Amino acid sequence: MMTRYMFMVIASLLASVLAAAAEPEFKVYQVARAKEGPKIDGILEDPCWNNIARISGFTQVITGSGPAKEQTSVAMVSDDKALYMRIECADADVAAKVKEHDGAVYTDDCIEIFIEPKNIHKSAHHFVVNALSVQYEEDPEQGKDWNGLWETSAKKGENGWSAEVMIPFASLGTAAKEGDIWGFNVCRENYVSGNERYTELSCWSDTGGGFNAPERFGHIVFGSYLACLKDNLLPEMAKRRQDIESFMKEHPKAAADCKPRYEQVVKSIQEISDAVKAKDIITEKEFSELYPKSEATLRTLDGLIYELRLAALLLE
Ligand SMILES: [Ca+2]
Ligand SMILES: [Ca+2]
Repeated sequence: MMTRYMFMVIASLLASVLAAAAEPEFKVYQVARAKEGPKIDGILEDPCWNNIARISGFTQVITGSGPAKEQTSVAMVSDDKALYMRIECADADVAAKVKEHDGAVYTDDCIEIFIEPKNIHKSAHHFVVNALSVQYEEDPEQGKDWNGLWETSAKKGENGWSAEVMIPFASLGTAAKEGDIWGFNVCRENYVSGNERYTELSCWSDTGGGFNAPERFGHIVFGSYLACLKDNLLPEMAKRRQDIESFMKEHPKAAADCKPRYEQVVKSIQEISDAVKAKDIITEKEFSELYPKSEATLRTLDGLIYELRLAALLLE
């Protein structure tokens, strides 16, 4: 007979398996700085694209699972003004017909780009370009009535289609600086011919369903991973620590309950800080471990300050 203990063990194993399946793999891409951005002409040979890492390995969603049959490759660089993308879509049957700006370009062979500068996994600017270079763009407030300026040039080639894209920081309302981390995803709608024509939906960071899923986006980092942790996340944690500590000092009654958990968080901040300070370079693999930890720590700090304020209201 299954004991209560066995049941608990199985239940917790099951929960951890389900949790692992639900979380997408952490995806991050380092945007290199270009001396000079590319000319947006659809010819992918500007010097800025030399030796730049490419995102690939798109995963199918909704229409299937596992790697997309026709793959996509994306490289990015930035300068003071904009984020630039170089996109190549392997495609045996390029199908696009929508010619109207803000029309249903997402029903054509197209690329969908999601950018969330605040990186709070809530809502994103959304840019779509089809294989005819027709654009659709929307923002969280105005939907498709938002017409932020961006440039695209798409071209049909022998093995598919390609595009160059420039998204000016002015259109996003914020410029990226060294060490910034933004929520980001790039997805693709692709009509594939076979016995029967069907659509293949795929994306870089696995959304597990519809594309507009900010909580499952990947990330882009401007500059080095080290700068992102050292100059951005650690100071952010220090700032929140300061807020919490001064609040606890002023409200000792409210602090009593939160203190043990706060001390736990301080320990994990120290661990992150030690790991960062010991390095001259942070690799993608190290960042992929340290960033989710840092983000979780920031969330815990936010939760604690909220709890402290609430407790102060109730107790004092
Ligand atoms: Ca629009
Ligand atoms: Ca196609």
